[in-house]
Amino acid sequence: MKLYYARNSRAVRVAWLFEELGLSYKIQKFDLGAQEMRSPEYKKLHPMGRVPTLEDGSITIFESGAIIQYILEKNKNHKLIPSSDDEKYANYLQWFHYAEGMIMPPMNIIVVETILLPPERSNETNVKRATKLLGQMLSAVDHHLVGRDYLAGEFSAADLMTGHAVVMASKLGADISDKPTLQTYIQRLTDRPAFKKASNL
Ligand SMILES: N[C@@H](CCC(=O)N[C@@H](CS)C(=O)NCC(=O)O)C(=O)O
Repeated sequence: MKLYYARNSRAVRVAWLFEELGLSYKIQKFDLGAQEMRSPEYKKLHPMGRVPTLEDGSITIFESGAIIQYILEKNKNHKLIPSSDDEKYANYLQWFHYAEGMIMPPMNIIVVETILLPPERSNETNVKRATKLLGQMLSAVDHHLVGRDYLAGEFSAADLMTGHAVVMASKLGADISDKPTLQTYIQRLTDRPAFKKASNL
């Protein structure tokens, strides 16, 4: 399988999965936002020129969550999804989808308004609203983690998704000073050798 990857992007989630499972994979590395990502060849694989994209023989798939589900389905001998008759399964599903559903939307606004747009086009009201929302989204994760090491109890693919989103939020400067459980969780995730490897390809 070949992963189209950039550091500091959601492609790290997929590389992290490969590393956790000890699977071999090829990568094509981009610098995030580089012109190469907008090339006609790459846009045949990902119409918006984003990462991650995965190629598996004749199959091409984008969307980080879908890619992770795809790889897990193809490699069934793993412990990264609780069984559907385990009571942790519902929790697992919720936190797997929470990353793209709840954390990344306000983060996207903050990135666009504070990094991508020139200051004269940035809208302070949007930034304030998104920052407040992001704080609420992170508080829910913080509360859920009280008494748990990982989102579904044991380390699971939900941590690859929402855990990674939380790490990205803190790198972006989200204020987590009042969220000690979240701070410990971030440390626990970023200490994992597979995370370190996947972040620095
Ligand atoms: N929902 C998509 C989002 C993909 C996405 O927006 N990727 C960002 C990096 S995290 C990207 O490639 N941005 C580059 C650009 O927009 O030029 C996923 O989870 O795969």
